[in-house]
Amino acid sequence: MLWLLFLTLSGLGGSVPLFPDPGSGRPQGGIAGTHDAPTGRWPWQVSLRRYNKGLELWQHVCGGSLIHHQWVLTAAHCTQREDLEAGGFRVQVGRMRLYDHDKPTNVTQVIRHPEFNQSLSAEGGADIALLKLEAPVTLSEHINLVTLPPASLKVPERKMCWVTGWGYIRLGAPLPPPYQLQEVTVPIVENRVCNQLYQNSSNSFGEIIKDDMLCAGSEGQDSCQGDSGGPLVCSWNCTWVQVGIVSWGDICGHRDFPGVYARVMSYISWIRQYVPPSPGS
Ligand code: 4AZ
Repeated sequence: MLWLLFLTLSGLGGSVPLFPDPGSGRPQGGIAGTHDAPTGRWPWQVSLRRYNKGLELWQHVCGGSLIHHQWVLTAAHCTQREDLEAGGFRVQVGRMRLYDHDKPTNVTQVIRHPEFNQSLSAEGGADIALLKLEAPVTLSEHINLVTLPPASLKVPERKMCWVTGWGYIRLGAPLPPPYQLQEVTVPIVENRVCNQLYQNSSNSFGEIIKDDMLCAGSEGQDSCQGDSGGPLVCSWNCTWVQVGIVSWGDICGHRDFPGVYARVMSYISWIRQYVPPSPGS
């Protein structure tokens, strides 16, 4: 955990930090291949915030997605610090630019998956959490829900899907002001292939890519630090369906290390214990 890594950027009338790293402490780098997202294309994207006392700012730490008027889906490792319960978080919905007319909503409940292992973090799997918002959000052109997949959904290898976030855009390069939401298209990589790639570069013979994970990415097309918790969506019959949650990976944008996501299909029944289906989804 690189909790001490605070990067300071200039802009917004002074020196504004983007985010501390909630990630795994693996080396990061490579080109994430992103570009500015058009307004209103990803209206379920949210920014998860923590209060930074020194900076007197609700600082971006992770992404997330609106799956219900009052519930956000994110990664468990984004909520990992034990001293941080619901009161320690806020969620900004409906914005393309971080810190632009900020009005983050309070979080009243944080539900981490019980199988998430704090010591193994994202790499242990079950990297999924739910955040309950203090009040339901009003849907609009800029705020909408993403569709959850059926548990049985199979995502075909090489299907091109999309990932969005305010994370790093290049080796050692946090997103610069005005912190516009980024999007990148990534091909789905089969678990067996992805596991082989990761095993080739490690001393581990055990399974690295677990069944509840999903891989996506290619050279220069990837999510990165600061995107964690955000959605990986694929389109079926003109509907965007969230199949993954940004979770972990080695060197961002590297050919041999696709990004690793929590597989949403594995957790549909767990999500439904807390979040009722929304009308029309
Ligand atoms: C992170 O540290 C992180 N390339 C997010 C995504 C990926 C790697 C690391 C995938 O938050």
